[in-house]
Amino acid sequence: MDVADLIAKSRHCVVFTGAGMSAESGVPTFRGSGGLWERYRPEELATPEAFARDPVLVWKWYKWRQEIVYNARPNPGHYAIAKLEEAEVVKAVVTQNVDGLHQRAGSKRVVELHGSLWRARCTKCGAVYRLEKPVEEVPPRCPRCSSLLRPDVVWFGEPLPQEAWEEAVRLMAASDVVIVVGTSGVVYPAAYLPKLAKESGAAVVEINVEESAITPIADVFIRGKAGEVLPRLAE
Ligand code: BV8
Ligand code: ZN
Repeated sequence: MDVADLIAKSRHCVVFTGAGMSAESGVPTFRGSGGLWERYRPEELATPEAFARDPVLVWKWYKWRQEIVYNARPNPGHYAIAKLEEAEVVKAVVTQNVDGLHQRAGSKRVVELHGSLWRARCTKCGAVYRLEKPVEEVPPRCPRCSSLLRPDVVWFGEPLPQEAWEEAVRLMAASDVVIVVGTSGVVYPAAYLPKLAKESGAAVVEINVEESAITPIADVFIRGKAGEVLPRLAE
């Protein structure tokens, strides 16, 4: 049975995405060439310690990423996933990405495992603010208590949001097909989710331009770009 059939005939199809999903939107990935981390090591920036040590440097990096995403647009891969959700084939997208491009492409049920570039949280009073565009001042301060705001993303060493994690686990355990797109599969516990789906009997379809740590458990590996392969599967 070809993959498009497998997806069309699925009872509960879930899509799991990583930074490669947004590569064709011009958003650099983490570990690929020109990756976000190339200039910096993850330990330097995406950690609570880095933020405590140098909140301005960390916010400059996030502001730079917000500007890239603000000027980027969802690619045909994002739209294909939204179309499959519209057709009630895809039930939800579980994403490691913080760029919000799935939502901008029209996806309704998006589980953000690692938070969002478009929210900031007060380090003192916990207030969460929606950001419509890149932050102006760096570091931004809380309008309520004027303490330091932080990006509302999950840094290394921090736990994932409980609610998002539990919903992701439920979705994976209930799935009969999981489409894994654009992830190197090295960041845990997110990378565990395709394995959980597999153990629950799901067929794992992986779309990536190169093999990843998920490939060994993939039932089908489609070598290609998200923006080119997904639209074909959504026809
Ligand atoms: C936690 C938000 C504990 C911030 C991110 C040693 C071994 C195992 C684990 C660990 C370890 N040491 C530490 C850990 C735990 C650590 C971890 O997994 N580290 C890894 C690096 C080894 N995990 C954590 O710290 C997590 N928290 O464990 O907490 C705990 C528990 C309870 C109580 C207290 C503490 C938190 C992890 C979350 C970190 N935050 N992002 C931000 O974005 O700034 S992770 C970051 O990496 C992004 O979210 C990104 O999405 C994610 C994963 O990367 P990918 O999405 O896979 O992207 P990548 O660049 O790697 O790959 C891109 C892929 O796309 C490639 O395969 C490429 O081939 C492909 N591609 C490229 N172009 C295309 C394409 N595919 C298709 N089409 C294309 N066009
Ligand atoms: Zn505050």
